[in-house]
Amino acid sequence: MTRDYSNFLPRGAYAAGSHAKLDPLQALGWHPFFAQQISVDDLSSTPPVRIVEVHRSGLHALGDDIDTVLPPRADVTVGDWLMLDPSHPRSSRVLERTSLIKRRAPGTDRQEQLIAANIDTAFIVTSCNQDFKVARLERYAALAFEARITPVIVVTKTDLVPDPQSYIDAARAVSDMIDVVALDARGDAPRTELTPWCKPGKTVAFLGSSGVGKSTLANALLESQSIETRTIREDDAKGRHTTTRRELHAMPNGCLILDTPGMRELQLTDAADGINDLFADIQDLAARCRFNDCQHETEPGCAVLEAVDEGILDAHRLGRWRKLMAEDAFNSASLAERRSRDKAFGKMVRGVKKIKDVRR
Ligand SMILES: Nc1nc2c(ncn2[C@@H]2O[C@H](COP(=O)(O)OP(=O)(O)OP(=O)(O)O)[C@@H](O)[C@H]2O)c(=O)[nH]1
Ligand SMILES: [Mg+2]
Ligand SMILES: [Zn+2]
Repeated sequence: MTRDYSNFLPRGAYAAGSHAKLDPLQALGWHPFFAQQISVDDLSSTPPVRIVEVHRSGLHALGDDIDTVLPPRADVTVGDWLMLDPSHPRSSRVLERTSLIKRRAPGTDRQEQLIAANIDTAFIVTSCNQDFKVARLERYAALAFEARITPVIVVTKTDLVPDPQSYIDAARAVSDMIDVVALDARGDAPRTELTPWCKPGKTVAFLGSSGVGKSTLANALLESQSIETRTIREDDAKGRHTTTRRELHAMPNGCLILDTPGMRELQLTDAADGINDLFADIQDLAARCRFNDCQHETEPGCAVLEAVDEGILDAHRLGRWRKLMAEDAFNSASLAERRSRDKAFGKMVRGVKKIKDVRR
């Protein structure tokens, strides 16, 4: 399961050339934000490691001359920095993150699932085919805004349609704060078009459905074909879930790339700020409604409904905003309920243990 350290960090990450030399930690994305959280003593007794891969059976961690697998933990995800405690690896301290992407885990138990930490740019990938859905792009964009990550929409497979412009226009309409890049992921285009975000020491992530070309883009940036890719189904353009784990890869210039498995479902949770940022235009209108608690449904003096009537605001966009807000409120509430239930249960267990200890 362990991997050769030298393979992860390509020769380019050390070689003198067009870019500065990176030491082994910098080549893993270490920077002052993390260094500030630790003392010199910490550094020698508990060396920093970054989680570069999440398996079902463990967390693959790399550091300066360290290559190890830690037991899985729900509170740690790919991209995290840990201070590796050699005597108690399971309780290694997790450093504060610059960013965290999470969602409501699929299935019926409403747990949250950590997707990735310490990401600088999220490439939200979709294709010029049936995968393209504005509502889905908005979901990912809200997720990125919530996590304070720069989102960039990447529209792939422009070579497969006679006129990709309609897709590009629809992607641009998602938000004027988000750059849109449209390309054929298989050639040199990703290397030229995505480089502004792929700087040494930065970590970028590819997110999106299965089959949209996330691994193809990652291979293009890595200048290799090391990540497996597979053709999509012809009838409905759906991918075959080729990538099965979240894994960081190092670009020759020292930028780190996170390839992720296609997500079947992306349910937002605790993302109200991200949704509000994405739909800032609706927030601005809502501030002008006559009633403070206006629900923008039938109320008189509703600036949101007026904007729809006047053709300034798209009614579908308003509908999607409502849906995301409702979903987020529901998931966040059930998560809060779960957290307090877990807390109460923990308290009860500790109480019982205390009674037992006293009796002993
Ligand atoms: N024509 C064309 N094919 C592309 C493009 N991007 C990706 N493909 C093809 O689409 C298929 C799926 O690409 P992948 O890179 O495996 O997709 P993925 O997003 O990593 O999919 P999962 O790992 O399943 O999540 C492969 O056959 C790619 O060669 C593109 O821009 N143009
Ligand atoms: Mg893939
Ligand atoms: Zn209103």
